[in-house]
Amino acid sequence: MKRKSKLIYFTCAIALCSAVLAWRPSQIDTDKGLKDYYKKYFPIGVAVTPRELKSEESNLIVKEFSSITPENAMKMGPIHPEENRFNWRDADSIVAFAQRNRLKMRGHTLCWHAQAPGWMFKDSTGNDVSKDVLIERLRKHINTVVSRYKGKIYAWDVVNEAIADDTTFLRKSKWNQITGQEFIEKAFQFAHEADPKAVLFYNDYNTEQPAKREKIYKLLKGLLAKGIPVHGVGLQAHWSVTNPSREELEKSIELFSSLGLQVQFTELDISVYAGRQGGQLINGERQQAKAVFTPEMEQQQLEKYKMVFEVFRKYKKKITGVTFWNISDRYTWLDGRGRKNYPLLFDTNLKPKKAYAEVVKF
Ligand code: 9MR
Repeated sequence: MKRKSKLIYFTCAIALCSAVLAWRPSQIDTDKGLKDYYKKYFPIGVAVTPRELKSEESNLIVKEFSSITPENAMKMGPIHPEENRFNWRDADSIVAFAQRNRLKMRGHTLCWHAQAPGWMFKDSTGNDVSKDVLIERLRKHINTVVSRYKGKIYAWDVVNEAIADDTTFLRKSKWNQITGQEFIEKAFQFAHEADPKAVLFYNDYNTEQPAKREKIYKLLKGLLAKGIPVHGVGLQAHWSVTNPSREELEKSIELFSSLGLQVQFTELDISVYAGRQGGQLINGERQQAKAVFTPEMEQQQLEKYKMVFEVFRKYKKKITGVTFWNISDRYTWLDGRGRKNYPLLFDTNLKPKKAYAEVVKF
């Protein structure tokens, strides 16, 4: 290489390196939110609590997101604590917030083994109810909740996490024990009857793990073959810095969309601890051991966020929504797993992290 061209080469290389190193969240276009960057792709949502909608988080929600999901307020236990009593306060306040701020709203969730009220499965003597009684209770529950929010909730997670993590097919839940697979089919039918326009999802976690992915695929294929009104699959996306790989993620999107179903990522977060985190609390403990967000964690996490959003954009024709599970590292359900976690795009001061810059840089 001649001296002059060498000089040009090195000058360009240095300029490129400094441009990369100089990229900092402070350079993000502060007028734009995630929802604006992704306007031509899919809505960007977030799971919320009623308290957050009344605090400083509310401005961040409106600026950054175009969709919300209630983190707990619409689950069967909280919303239907006794057979003849519904607790609408929290759910109503979230729906009103969505309406006021013109946000799309996903409903979560109509039928789940966790946070299901004990009364649902028992008769007045404390024995398990029959299949017919349980199905009728499920019908009443779904009909009442879906009808109340008809036209205000565009999509529902109808059945949540019905597939087992072990080698069996369906999870051993009270629903399964009393009705077999029927509760799944009926739940979708009841939701569709109550709101024929709502987009109905089956929602689950560890959907990039080959064995579980196959089982979910089999379940959905069977439901569609029977004419059950299921319109989409919710891939929860409780991921970590080491999981999933690009390959497994792409396989899942391709496999599920091959059924003609919409694909949504419904509960995205990226744990800073290695491994497959799954979507459930291990034992419901609520200790918050201190742990710091190290530069290594920051780097690994931003690389994972960069990769998954590259994949989301690549498959924008198949993906109709991406929702984060919680707003910022100030509060995340993962803190309940024994140590502080930092899985989201906003830090504990509600400021965008470096990973945010990677997500909006394209
Ligand atoms: O984030 C929710 C947490 O506040 C609740 O304590 C927990 C109860 O099991 O549920 C969490 O949300 C779950 C969601 O509803 C379904 N997928 C897994 C989520 C994380 O556990």
